Amino acid sequence: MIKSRAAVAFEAGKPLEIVEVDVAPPQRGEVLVRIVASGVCHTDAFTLSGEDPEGIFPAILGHEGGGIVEAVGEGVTELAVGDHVIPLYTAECRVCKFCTSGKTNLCQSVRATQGKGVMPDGTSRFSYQGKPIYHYMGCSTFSEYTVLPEVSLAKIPKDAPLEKVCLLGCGVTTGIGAVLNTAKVEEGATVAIFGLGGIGLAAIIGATMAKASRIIAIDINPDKFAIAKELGATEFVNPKEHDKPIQEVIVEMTDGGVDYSFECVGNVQLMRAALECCHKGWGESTIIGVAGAGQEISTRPFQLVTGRVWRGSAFGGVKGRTELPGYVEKAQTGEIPLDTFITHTMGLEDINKAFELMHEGKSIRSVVHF
Ligand code: NAD
Ligand code: DAO
Ligand code: ZN
Repeated sequence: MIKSRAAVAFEAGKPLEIVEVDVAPPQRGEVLVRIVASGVCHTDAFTLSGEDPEGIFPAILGHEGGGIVEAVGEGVTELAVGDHVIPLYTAECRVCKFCTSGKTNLCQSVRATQGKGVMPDGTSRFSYQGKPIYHYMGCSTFSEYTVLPEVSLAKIPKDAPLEKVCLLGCGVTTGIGAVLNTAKVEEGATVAIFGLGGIGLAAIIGATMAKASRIIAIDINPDKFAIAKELGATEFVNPKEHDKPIQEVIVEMTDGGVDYSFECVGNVQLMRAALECCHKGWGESTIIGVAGAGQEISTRPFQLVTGRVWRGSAFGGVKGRTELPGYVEKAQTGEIPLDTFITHTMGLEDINKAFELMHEGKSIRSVVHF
């Protein structure tokens, strides 16, 4: 057992508490990681709020981290002490039916136990005062030390700054990947992006990389437009400034609708608008946002009959162990400008401030340093 400072979510709807937890050694196929930094994502807030149907408490949240391998369990073959890694909430085992399908990044090798907040052997490596604390999304990066299966870690070059490339563990990769891997936006296409948080802004970078001809950025918080512009958005729409449904506004702006749209908020009405602002015959809408428990999407089926396509994307369709090193390289060359996303940094003791800033719409990403 080692001691680790961690921000623990003891109960839904309550601030995280900084305590010293016990971390058990990595078991077969597992790796102990010292977390150097972790981003705070909207999904952490969603789970903390109690809205997440998979949310289990007490737990150590956090899934956007960067760290260094501290110890490896038996049977670990591709990682060694000192390697730099990014935890993956979407594992990549390379042997399951999903990994070998060539059709999805949704590896299922550790999915069942990960969803229950435990390691593949059905137990937790974290405890506090002798009682188990659950893992979160298989990552639990709000702890100085965490344990993950080897298949849930992407090895990255040692010269990449962990306090920045941690953002590639979720938000930035998700937005870029949704555009490049899921929608496969092509040069010259028109794109509408709903929601300009970390995910939507990253989708703008993806659309810029794809050489989209028009990138329409939509948000009810106009403070987000300046960064969107910096990243390549060409037009800006605030739904609050229009009387008619936002899909009608976009359709009028684009002679019938956009080629691709992305919902980056988690609002089911906006998901409908994002689909319906797509061009008849070929427009495709990708849902990235995660809606609250029990919510449902709807549209008239005729929207699909007349050629629009509705799809969804998890972690941008990215296979983490294989593809993340390429994303890290693009961050190193500046093609993925991570600094633009980091609006706040803080020590673990101030992590609740990161949640406040997010709720107030004042941050893109806060990065917690350990
Ligand atoms: P965020 O809270 O930082 O950003 C959301 C943005 O949406 C804000 O700028 C807000 O002003 C804007 N917004 C809110 N309501 C709006 C409306 N009605 N119209 C237009 N804009 C509106 O969140 P984030 O970290 O960027 O995450 C966005 C969503 O993506 C969340 O639901 C999160 O859970 C989800 N997510 C999905 C994946 C995935 O793999 N699919 C990965 C990470 C996050
Ligand atoms: O394989 O069944 C599965 C689920 C994989 C997890 C996908 C999660 C994507 C959305 C959650 C937001 C992540 C921050
Ligand atoms: Zn797999």
